Amino acid sequence: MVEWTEKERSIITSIFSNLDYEDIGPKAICRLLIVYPWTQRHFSSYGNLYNAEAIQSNPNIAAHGVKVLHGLDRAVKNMDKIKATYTELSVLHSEKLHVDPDNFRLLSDCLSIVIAAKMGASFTPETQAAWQKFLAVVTSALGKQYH
Ligand code: HEG
Repeated sequence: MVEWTEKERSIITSIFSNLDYEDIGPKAICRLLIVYPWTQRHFSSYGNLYNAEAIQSNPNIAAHGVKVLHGLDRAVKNMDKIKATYTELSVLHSEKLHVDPDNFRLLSDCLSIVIAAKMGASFTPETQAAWQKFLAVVTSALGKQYH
């Protein structure tokens, strides 16, 4: 059972309340597909992923980035039961989509980079610590079906 301090809760909630899903979601998923090209195999039905420009202007990819953030905000709203909240998503990613759980960490890193770039100096070490903890809990919950 994960314990959250009030400070951690307020940092996570505040990041999400200031998050522009339509901007951050697409940027994070595009980074994943460009920096770690093997992750593209899951999106073969999404149309043109030929190069970075194609990925960044692909509306299906952009929409998926927004969808992932909506998935994450369910964890923010249920911070004390993230594992239970993600039971179905974990089954989907493992048994149906066969996403290697290591890819959750790669996407988390891309998301952190995009958010840090957006927040600039306000992405303090304390903010980073709370944010990384949140993503680690999410990643572990999503990977639950694998172990
Ligand atoms: Mg996943 C579907 C969330 C990582 C590939 N992902 C989804 C859906 C959500 C979601 C909410 C929609 C589920 C539904 O339709 O019921 N994904 C999500 C989160 C994270 C994550 C929160 C990690 C933070 N996903 C992830 C990674 C990959 C991946 C790393 C592949 C590298 N997701 C993936 C695919 C689908 C989803 C291929 C199905 C998309 C489709 O049906 O078009």
